Amino acid sequence: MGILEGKKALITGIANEKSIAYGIAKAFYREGAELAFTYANEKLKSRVKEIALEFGSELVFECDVSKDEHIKSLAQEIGSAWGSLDILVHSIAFAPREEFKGGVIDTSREGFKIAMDISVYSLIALTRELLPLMEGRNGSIITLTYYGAEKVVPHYNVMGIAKAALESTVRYLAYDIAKYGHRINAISAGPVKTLAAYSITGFHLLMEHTTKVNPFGRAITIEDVGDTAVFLCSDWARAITGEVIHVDNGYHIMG
Ligand code: 0WD
Repeated sequence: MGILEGKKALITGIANEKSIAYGIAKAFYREGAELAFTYANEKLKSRVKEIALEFGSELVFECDVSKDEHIKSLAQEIGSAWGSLDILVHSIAFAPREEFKGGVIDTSREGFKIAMDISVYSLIALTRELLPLMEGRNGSIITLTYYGAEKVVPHYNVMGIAKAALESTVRYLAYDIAKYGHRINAISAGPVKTLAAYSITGFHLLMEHTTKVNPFGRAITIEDVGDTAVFLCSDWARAITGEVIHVDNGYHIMG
């Protein structure tokens, strides 16, 4: 029996089978969770539907997290389909491509707002709207962050600032939702070649460096992240909340 048997999980942020959220969905499915998915826009709809079918699910909902009405109707749709929810995976981030070219000093007001809205506020809004469905279920929420929140990673720029805010948001939300018995944690993943990663100037150099420097000398896979997500969303992690757990082959311990 899988350790997520009997749990219902909503997975956001799949763009394709290279997405970190795809690795999480694969691990959740293996561990017996029932899955539902969101897609950000029409362009991604058919791919996400195909991926959902691969995991035995026909529950696929549109949710552009910059739109309150999408988040509200997502909660209604999950409510009608399932009536309850155990797990939310928030695997969403975005900043306009220009923001990764220069330095933080070049950040535009609009780019800053977009990065914070899509990559940080969305976690607060999704948590709030989905909370009623988690009532009495000891729910678990996870989000994805990166080392650029803690240290300067050239070109990560406004996204580093957004990830720092995201990690702080995890701690504040952990406090807010603990009274209902729910938990929220972040996984700080090492670099993975995904669509989002390709927006970052010099990503391949970052990847090369990280792989060379980390103690295991290898790159992170979406399966590595998926297995940690399973643990964090299982009852084994019942006393872990507000935490940022590094899944980076130990890169963050190196000087
Ligand atoms: O090296 C990496 N790839 C790392 C990623 C290292 C550490 C953390 N992360 C984080 C990212 O910052 C993000 O929070 O993991 C999360 C998932 O990113 P990913 O798997 O690397 O990237 P990708 O496969 O592109 O998925 C991110 C998705 C979007 O895909 P595209 O490529 O279409 O932007 O975020 C979603 C979308 O599906 N997304 C949105 N979803 C709803 N509403 C929105 C939106 N407005 N904007 C982006």
